[in-house]
Amino acid sequence: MQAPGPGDALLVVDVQNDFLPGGALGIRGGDAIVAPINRLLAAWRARGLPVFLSRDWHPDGHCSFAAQGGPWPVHCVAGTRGAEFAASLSIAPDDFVISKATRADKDAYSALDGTPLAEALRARGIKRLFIAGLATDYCVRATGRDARAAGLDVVILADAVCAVNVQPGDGERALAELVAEGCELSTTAATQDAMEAPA
Ligand code: VGL
Ligand code: ZN
Repeated sequence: MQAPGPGDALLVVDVQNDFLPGGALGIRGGDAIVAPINRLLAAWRARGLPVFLSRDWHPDGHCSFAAQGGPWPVHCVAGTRGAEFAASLSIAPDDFVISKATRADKDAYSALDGTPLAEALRARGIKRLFIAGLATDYCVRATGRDARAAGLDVVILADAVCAVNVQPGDGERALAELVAEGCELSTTAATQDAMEAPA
C-alpha cells in the first residue's frame, strides 16, 4: 500500500451505540475495533488528513424495522442514545459527519447512497478512501462497492471492521466480494507503519 498522504481520506462507518454489544443491533466483537480505529485516527489527524464519520440515522417507523416488515429491530433512531457515536470513539470537531438512511421509505446501507459524501470527497480532491467500521457485511460492504463505482481507490482495514454474520461466513464473503471489485485489504497497523516509514 502506498503511504497515506494528500488525496486520501478515512471513513469510519457507523460506530454507533446500537451496533456495539448491548445495543439494539449489537455486533459481537464490534467494540474491539474502536481501539485500532482510535490509534489510526490519531496518526491520520497528525498529518492533517480528512476524517469522515457515517451514521445510520433512521426516522421512527423506518422501513428496515421489523414492525414495518423489515429485517432489523428498531435501531439508530435519529437523536436517540443508540444512534450516538460510541463514546469511546475519538471524534474531533472538524470530522465530517454523514447521516444516511434518513428517509422512512428507503433503506440505504452505503454511506454514498443519498448523501453528500461523494461530492464532499470530490470537492477535496480525495482519490482514495480508507474504510473502517460496522458492519462488514452491510454498510462497509455497500460503501466499498459504491466508492469503487464512483472511481475511488479503496482500502478496507480488515482489523477495524466487524460483521453481523446473520449467516456464518457473511463477513468473509463480503471481504472477498470487495476484493473482487478492486478494493485492497490492509490493516490499521500496516497503514500506520506506512505513514511512519521514511519517505
Ligand atoms: C447496518 C444493518 C442495518 C450497518 C445498518 O450499518 O451495517 N446494518 N442498518
Ligand atoms: Zn439501519
